[in-house]
Formats: sequence, structure tokens, C-alpha cells
Amino acid sequence: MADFFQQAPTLGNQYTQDKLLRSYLRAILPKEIFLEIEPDLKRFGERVITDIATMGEEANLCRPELVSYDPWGNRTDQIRISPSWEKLKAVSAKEGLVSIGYERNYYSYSRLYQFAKLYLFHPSSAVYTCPLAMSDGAARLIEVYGDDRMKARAYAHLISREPSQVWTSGQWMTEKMGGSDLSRTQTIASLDEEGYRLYGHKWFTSATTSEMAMTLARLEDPDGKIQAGSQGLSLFYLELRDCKGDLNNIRIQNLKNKLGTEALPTAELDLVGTKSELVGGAEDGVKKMATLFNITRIYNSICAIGGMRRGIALAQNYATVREAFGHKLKDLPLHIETLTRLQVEFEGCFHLVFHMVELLGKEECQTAKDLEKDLLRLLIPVTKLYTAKQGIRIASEIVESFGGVGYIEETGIPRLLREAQVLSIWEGTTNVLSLDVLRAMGRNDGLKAYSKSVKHRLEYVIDRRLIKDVVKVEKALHEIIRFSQKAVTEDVEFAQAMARGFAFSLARVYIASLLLEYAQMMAKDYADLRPSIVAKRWCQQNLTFLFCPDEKYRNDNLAILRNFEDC
Ligand code: MFK
Repeated sequence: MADFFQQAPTLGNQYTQDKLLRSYLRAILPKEIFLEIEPDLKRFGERVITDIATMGEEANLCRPELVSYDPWGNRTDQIRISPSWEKLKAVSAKEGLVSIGYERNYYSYSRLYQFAKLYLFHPSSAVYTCPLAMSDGAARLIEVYGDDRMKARAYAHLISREPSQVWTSGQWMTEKMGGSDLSRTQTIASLDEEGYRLYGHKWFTSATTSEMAMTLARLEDPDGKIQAGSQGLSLFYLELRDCKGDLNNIRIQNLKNKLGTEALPTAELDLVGTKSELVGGAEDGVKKMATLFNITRIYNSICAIGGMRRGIALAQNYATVREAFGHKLKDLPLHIETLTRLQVEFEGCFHLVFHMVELLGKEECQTAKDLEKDLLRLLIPVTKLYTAKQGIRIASEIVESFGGVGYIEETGIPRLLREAQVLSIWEGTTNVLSLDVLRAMGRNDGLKAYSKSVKHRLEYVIDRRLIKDVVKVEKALHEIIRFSQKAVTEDVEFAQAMARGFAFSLARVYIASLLLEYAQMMAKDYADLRPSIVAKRWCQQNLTFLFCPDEKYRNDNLAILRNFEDC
């Protein structure tokens, strides 16, 4: 029998091969900006499959290690990380992966440029995007709420392009009582003659080798009283080490053994009198921290689509080399159908995420209208929760599309699934964010902005080949509006039970409007009809997932679960 070898998939330049990214940027950016940044994207598209990919692979193989004591019994609390993780830090700084967004050389478009690079970088980076996300969020937080000293010191380090100067930041929110319900935070901030000192335990801290962190704590008043609930939380800035390199009264207790993100150190730690500074005055800590976690949620979404694109690129390449049943996989109708579905889902998510990045850029450069600000507040949780879930689904299909080898660790394919799985957990789970969507609608004009924006986009579409789809999206939008009016008259349990389906409907319908608008633009300006095919395919699927969980329905749920009695 002749020897048989399976051919591994190969990747080409991740920018030049990504026709969607290229045509999207060309269409959306002013011509002079596109021409100026494209050479950098081309160069970077090559790096992410060469030296950066090697750094990522090496970092993944070398897990962080906690050295709690030195040989003489002294407590050291040192986290040893891979040299490649350090290299990724230097590369990120030099490539401007955070700084581009703050240099603002391209005004509000700077964020599009920066996030295009992050999208290319993420799947090769061993999730170095995590410290970048928190650092970017911390930079924005300081820009908005920080004092002059923080701006001159921490902000300058966070946005530095100089590897010896650049800092990363942690975002320490999660405590044992919960990462979702921050109102149960127990860390206390006490004021002494030198300033604030923090006492408490942080249960999940990511990228714990960072130079600084933003965290939440409760202020102790002069009588030693402490305000409960989330209103009583204040925001604090701290540096992990002093000028001698000693930890700032922090005990690192444990490193987490996780399903994925293995190169990333995630620690449990105690704050035992950690010196820190209040950011933006007392209280309203959650609200201030939201400036940071809104940025990290956008990073989460860009990482989701970066991972989808990488998986699909690998699967498509493999389909051109792998034979089965006398054909290449690329010629098998069911395989084509499967990959097409993934590609359409990915393209929808791509448009949603980059649209949000565009809105973020406008908000930061003060060119966003009120409607766009309300829209951004609503779309951040919608986009984060939707793209994370689709990222997992697509990664799972990609693993399967490789058959048995997709399950083999050394192919690198299982990593796609592990790295996707975290995206629906950190930075707010799907259910927590679904409830946040309801809050974003209730507290400002989120739904009004949403509906106006979808309608406005649909009005632009006049190509008669797309009109049937426009009508379908209009109907789905009316369904959403009617449903939301009904939902406010129902009880809280009703609203909570339907929240996930509602958020998914918001995502699907919004994406439909973006795809149709893009299809119209590409047909008109570039005689490119492919986006119309994608938009039509998107609109063929269910756009809404609205159902009525009235009291009977919810009681039936409990009957199905047997009231949790047998568990
Ligand atoms: C690679 C990608 C990224 C990698 C980074 C990962 C590393 C980090 C890992 C983690 O940190 S995981 C921790 C994950 N935990 C969360 O993300 C928290 C999830 N929970 C929520 O988001 C809850 O919705 C929340 C804790 C915010 C609810 O708390 P509350 O106190 O009940 O909030 P409430 O009353 O809704 O909001 C308090 C204030 O904040 C309000 O302002 P006002 O008082 O003026 O009305 C809100 O409007 C405001 N706010 C809340 N969420 C906001 C927001 N403002 C803007 N945007 C938001 N998203």
C-alpha cells in the first residue's frame, strides 16, 4: 500500500488574502487614509503568519509558573512567563496596537486602522490581545476620569510605542462572590496618612504580570461604616510594584489552570494594604469602570471575528488539498454548503463589529451624534454576546471540518475552539449582557436609536434585486418594536426570560441592515455583486428569536426541570 500523508493547511498573507477586510476598508475609509495605511496592513498581514505566529506558538507551549518562595524560604510571588510573551509585548508596542487609537493621526478612523491590526493579530497572538484590551480600556478610562499625574505617568506608558517604556494594565473586578454581580464586591479601601490602601481578595485577575491595574473597592468612612451595593463602589488605580520592584502589598496565591488562554497568567491574589489612588472621585465606580469594559467588550468582539476568519481560512485551504470519496473537499456539495454558512455568519459579524468600532472612533473624537452614542451603548453588549456565541459555533464546525486531525492538539486546530470558548464568559456572560441590553434600552433611547438607524440604512437600499430582503428586514424590525412594547407591560420575569432571544434578534436584524447597505454601496460604486449575494443569504435565515415567556411558559420550564428537585 502506498504511503498516504495528509497535507496540512497553509496560510498566506492574512491581509492580502482577506478580501472582505480589504474591500471593506477601501470602501469605508477616505481614499488618502486607505492608501496611507494599506502598506502597513500588508506588511503586518505577513508578520502574523511568520514571526508573530512563532512567538504565539512558543508562548502557548510555555505556561506561566508561579514561584511563591525562593530557596531560602522568602516569599517571592513571582510569575514566570515565556520570553515569547515578553516579545509579544514589545511587538504590540512597536506595531502601535494600542497607541494608534490614541495618536488619532487618522481622526475617528484611527480606531478602524487599529482594530484592523488587532483582528489580524489576535489569532496568532496566544491571546496577547487580553492585556492589550485591558490596557486600552485603562488608557481611555484615564483619558476620561484620570488626574494630571495619572495622565503624565500611567497613560503615557500605556500608549507608548517604546518597548522599554510600555505598560499593560489589569482590570481586577472579579471576587469570589461573583464576576457578574459586582455589587457583592468586598474589597475595602481605607484612608491613611499616605493615601488609600486596599484590603481584599481578587479571584480572577488576568495578565497579572502587568505594571498597573484598575480595580473596585468600598470606601470606609471615618466611622468605619461601609456602603453596600454597587453604588458604594469606587474605582482605584494601583501599580503592582514599587520603584525597587517589590510587590505593592499584593500576595499572589494561585495561578488558574484553564481550558484555554494558557499563555496568559490568570491569578488569584490578596490585597494586603495595597497603595492605590482613587480615580474620578468617590463612588460611581461601576459606571466609571464601564468606560474600560466597554472597550474590552469591543476587543472581545474583534477577537471573535479574528478567530472566525482564521478558522475559515484554514478550513478553506484544507478543502483544496484534502481528498475524500474521490474528490477534493472543495468539490463536495455538503462541505461547500457547510463552509458557506460559516462564511456568511462570519461576514455578518464582521460588519457588526467594524460598525461598532467606527462608532467608537466617532464618540472618542466627539463627532458622534446623540443617536450614535445611544446606539453604541446598546450595540456593545449586543455585539459582544452575539459574536462570542457565533465564534464558538464556528470554531466547533471548523474543528469538525478537519475530521480526526481537527481533534489533534499539535495541528493547532483545537486551540481555535478553546480560545473561542472564553469569549462568551469573560467581560460579561451571554445572559448578563442580555440583561444589560434591556438596561441600555430602558435607561436611554437605545431602541429608538436602533430603529432609526436600521430604517435609515434600509431607505438607502434601492437596488431592485434587494427589495424583497429589505421588506423582510422591515417586518422583522416592526416585530422587534411591537415585542419590546409588549415586554415593558409584562412582569420583570418575562423580560428577563426573553432577554437572550431579544438580544439575538437585535443582532441579526441590525446585521441584515448593514449587509444590505454594504451590498447597495458595493454594487453601485464598485460593480461588485458578491456582497448582494451574501446579504440575501443572510436574510434567508430567521432574523428574530422572539417568544413570549408568560407565567405558564415559565412554570412549564420549572416542570421540565422538575423544579431542580432531582439535582
Ligand atoms: C480579548 C478580549 C478581552 C479580554 C479581557 C479579559 C480580562 C478581564 C476578565 C474580567 O474582568 S472578567 C469580569 C467580567 N465581569 C463583567 O464584565 C461584569 C459583568 N456584569 C455587568 O456588566 C453588569 O451589568 C454590571 C456589573 C455592570 C451591573 O452592575 P450594577 O451595579 O447593577 O449596574 P447598573 O446599576 O446597571 O449600572 C451602574 C451604573 O453604571 C449606571 O449608571 P447610572 O447610575 O448613571 O445610571 C449604568 O448606566 C452604568 N453602566 C453599567 N454598565 C454600563 C454602564 N454604562 C455604560 N456602559 C455599560 N456597559
